[in-house]
Amino acid sequence: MRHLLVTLETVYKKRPFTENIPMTTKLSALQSWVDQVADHTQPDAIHWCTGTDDEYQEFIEIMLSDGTLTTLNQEQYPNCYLHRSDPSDVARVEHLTFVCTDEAEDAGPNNNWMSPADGHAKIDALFDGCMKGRMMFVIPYCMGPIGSPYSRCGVEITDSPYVVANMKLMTRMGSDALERIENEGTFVRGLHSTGDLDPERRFIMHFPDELSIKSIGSGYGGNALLGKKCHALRIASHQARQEGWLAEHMLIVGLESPAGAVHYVACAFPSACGKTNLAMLVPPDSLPGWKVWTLGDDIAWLHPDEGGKLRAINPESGYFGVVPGTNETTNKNAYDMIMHDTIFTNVATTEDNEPWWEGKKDGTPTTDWQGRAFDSANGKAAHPNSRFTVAATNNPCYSSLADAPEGVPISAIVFGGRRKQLAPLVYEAKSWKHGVLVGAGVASETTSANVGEVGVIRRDPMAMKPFCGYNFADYWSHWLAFGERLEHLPKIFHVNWFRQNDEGEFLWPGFGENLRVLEWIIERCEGRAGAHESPIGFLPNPEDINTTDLDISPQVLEALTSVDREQWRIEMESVGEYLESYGDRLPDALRQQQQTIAAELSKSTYKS
Ligand code: SAT
Ligand code: MN
Repeated sequence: MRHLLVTLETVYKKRPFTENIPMTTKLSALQSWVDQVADHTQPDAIHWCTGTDDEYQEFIEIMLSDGTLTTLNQEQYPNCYLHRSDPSDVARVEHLTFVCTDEAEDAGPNNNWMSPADGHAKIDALFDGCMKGRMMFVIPYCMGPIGSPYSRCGVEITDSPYVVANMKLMTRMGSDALERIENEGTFVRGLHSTGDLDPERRFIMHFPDELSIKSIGSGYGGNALLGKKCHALRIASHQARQEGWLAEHMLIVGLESPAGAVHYVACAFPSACGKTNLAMLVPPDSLPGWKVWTLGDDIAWLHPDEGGKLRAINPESGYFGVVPGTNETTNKNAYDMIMHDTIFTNVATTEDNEPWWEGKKDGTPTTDWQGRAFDSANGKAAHPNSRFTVAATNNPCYSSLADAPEGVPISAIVFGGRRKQLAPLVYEAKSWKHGVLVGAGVASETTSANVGEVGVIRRDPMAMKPFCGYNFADYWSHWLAFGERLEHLPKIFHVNWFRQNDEGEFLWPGFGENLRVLEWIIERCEGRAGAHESPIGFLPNPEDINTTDLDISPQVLEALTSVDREQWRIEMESVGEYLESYGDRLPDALRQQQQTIAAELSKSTYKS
């Protein structure tokens, strides 16, 4: 361990490099790739990460000494640190993210495409000598429990200590992962450098056929923590299609009823739609006896098991969550979880050097996310996409099954979006095929997790628009075929917590009260709850939702559980047009689902 500190200090203080770390692996494919990358990028030294807590602490020390991190109030926030990113590097960059396949059609209209040769040429030129004066870190990691047959491994090479520390919190990384990689022989290769952080020289490229990723010019989570969106979604979705499983942008949560029955559900919402809040939901006092267990807050890998049931693992082991809005009312579990052992990125601070963000109920910001004296004329104190990184073990409701190699059985799949209008609080698809259409039709108002305009509606099928590593039309075919292979199909639902009235007020209280909707969902899975049929699916009757001790008027509940036929007719037409933009590859079964529903909505007999 001394070695690392000595080496890092040497490099960081730009003294001549004196000592090296032993760096060998018995896997020659890995060793030769590391050698070749070192040749190309010219680091001053190489460190192979072992993943120990001591090593993590060393990285923290280094970042404190070079200013990458600052210490937060250690009395109130022990082991919490603040990172301020470059102000131009605060979100994912979809316009700079590419999928490089031989044929453009295989990447599909849902991805930016480059040929592998062009992609490599363009990005390799930027990697040329980019680690001179820096140190290179080799991070072997395992997405999923080390002993699970469903897990897949990768190695990320990076020049960013911030990435290493975040990968330690987010993944199972280090010696155990390396051992598995050496035994298996295959791994996803991820090469990352922060480069010069110039947005003009920033790219995130995926080469699914080579199982490799190259990312340069950004240190932001989704662009730089390559195990997350790049590997566990874009590359894994491609692997999953070949191997017969699903890699999805879904949280996994266990819901334990007062009677002690636990159902696991997997939910897909676009970024920053409250996935972390739902995954860590705190049951309200008005619903006594319920318990909620978090398996994951962002990504689910779903496999059919031998008995024909769907099982899920969370490939991650930590959370990279949106900070603003987190407080004791919205998400007490998260609020407590980030009071220790957390890396904050781009939050504001108070006079007492506590982290501060919009929606935090106590404290006053004195310094904004860019380190300037806070002045509301400059905008928000914390960046709207400011983040916390914590290990999942910090979560007070972390499920003991999150490490189970066999994963958990999934009772329901839930899609959702942020829609002011149109989408009811909840509805149930009539079949798996219909559920695939419901997923394909997901749309949401955009948020600050991606660079670009905020608040416009865009289609985000299965919440995978930025993350599906191949043509969506082929992805929907894969979903349809996957359903054929499952003997026990989970039910598929759609929820919308974000309906508003004409005054812009939310109709549904959200947060912990969302458990009432989940209660209906699991009772539907058990065949117990009532519903009425509509062209878009089964909706609860107002009395089917448990509203005990909930302050909600019958009119509002009625509005939340009904279908505006005219609006839906227009929506289904727009879904049809969207699907047709995928051309010949669009599966017929999906087109038929859309046509059947569109035809039903046009009939005059249906009354909402
Ligand atoms: O892309 S990140 O994983 O950094 C954040 C998100 O959009 O979910
Ligand atoms: Mn996400």
